[in-house]
Amino acid sequence: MIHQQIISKLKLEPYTSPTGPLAIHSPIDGQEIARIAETPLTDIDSMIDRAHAAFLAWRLVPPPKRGELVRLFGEELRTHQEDLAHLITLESGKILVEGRGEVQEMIDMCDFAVGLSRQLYGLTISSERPYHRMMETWHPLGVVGMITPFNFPAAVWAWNACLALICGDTLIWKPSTKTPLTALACQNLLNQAIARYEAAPENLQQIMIGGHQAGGKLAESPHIRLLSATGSTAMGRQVALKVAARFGRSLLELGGNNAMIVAPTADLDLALPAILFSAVGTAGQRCTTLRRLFIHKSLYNPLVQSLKKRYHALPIGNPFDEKNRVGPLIDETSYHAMQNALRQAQQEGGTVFGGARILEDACPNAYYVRPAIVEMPQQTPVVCTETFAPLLYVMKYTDFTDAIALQNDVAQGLSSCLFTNDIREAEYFLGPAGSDCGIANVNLGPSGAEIGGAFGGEKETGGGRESGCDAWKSYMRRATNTINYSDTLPLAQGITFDV
Ligand code: UN1
Repeated sequence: MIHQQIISKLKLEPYTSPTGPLAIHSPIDGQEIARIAETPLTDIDSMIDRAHAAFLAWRLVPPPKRGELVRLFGEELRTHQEDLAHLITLESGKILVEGRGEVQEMIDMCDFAVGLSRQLYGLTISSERPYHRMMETWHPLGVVGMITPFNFPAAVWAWNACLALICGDTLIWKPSTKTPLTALACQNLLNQAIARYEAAPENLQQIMIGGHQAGGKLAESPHIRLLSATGSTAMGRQVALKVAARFGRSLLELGGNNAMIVAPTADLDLALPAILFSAVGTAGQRCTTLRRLFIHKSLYNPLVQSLKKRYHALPIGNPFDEKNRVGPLIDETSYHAMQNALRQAQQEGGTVFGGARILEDACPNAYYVRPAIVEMPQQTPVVCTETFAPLLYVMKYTDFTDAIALQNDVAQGLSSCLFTNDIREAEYFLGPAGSDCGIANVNLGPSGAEIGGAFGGEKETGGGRESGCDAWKSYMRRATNTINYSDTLPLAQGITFDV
């Protein structure tokens, strides 16, 4: 049994019990792979207290030394890349090359954070007063809570955790209840790094297994100085309101409704594979998945025909089988959401190609679908809604600026891209009147970002930025310091105050 081997290689047995209340099913065949315990809600306050106590010690460890722990963790990931990738595939259903890619993203994040641990730079600022010096210093923030989604069950955590750890924070991680084993495996690997490291306090990171009530506890606790939440806009809204009510900090990376514009000069040899990877990769379950395709009328018919041909031939099935490119949807709810969206799209004038459930006889408890292309006469309400499934809405455009306006005319603002060889169009798209998204690409798709760039988006995507070169600032607090080394006390703004 492949799942038993993976569970034992990653030392997950101690977390599992045949009577555990939370059953974990693999989306590959719907089989139960383990049962685990949930964190009692009554334990959460003491968990937060322990994290805070750990913070009081960890904040005093010099940042490059904290970086050493992340370096050791990166070594563990390198050693266990294949096992962890298998677990990610087993639990999330993404194809194995993508599981490996996800672990690679974590390794990249470790390397990046280790370098940053020597670069937590503050400014020196000119003072208007003689013999004064001003500067900024960055200090560890406190306990960071992380709520992460099923679709990137490990990498999203690594974006946050690697930075938070070098910044001197301690962590409480609430993974998706659909993929907690991956989180527990990451915790084991982190523990192995901690065992080889001399300066870590206990409880540097704790895992909390639970649903929205557990997440609510993190949102309400004043000790959680930053709550980083990645997932749906609905979840983010609940979390953000609670955190804002106590003037806490949240870092939100929420829904996307990502678009591609294919302009008349586009190189279709690039556009076609980019559409395929970004629309059907991860079975359409990335926050960066391509969901809206605007094609110039001069290319519309040939491009849609080629796409349909490719969609028809897509190898779909068990994600461990390396010939497949599309695995299952995460669960039945997700399947119904896709079917509902397809029905709504038809009611709104769309023509559907694909979208049906397949492999039902072989896998009655798993939800494999043929990715769908839906030709829409215009951008109707269903097109403006994110459905987390391989469902691509295709629309025709005539005028370039109209296409940009349509692209921007949705509530979400995560990722976007343009295929063109016209430099004016490319620059316009990247300029202030162009894409309003956090990610805007030219001649590549909207998904598959590198960790070096800030990742996140505007509007209902939540405004947060994870990974990227200055994201570390979200995990620290900033102090402005003014030092007077004169023998007088001049006041700023030229004020005299003689008493
Ligand atoms: C997500 O889907 O939540 O840019 C993250 C990408 C990946 C991360 C996706 N590097 O598609």
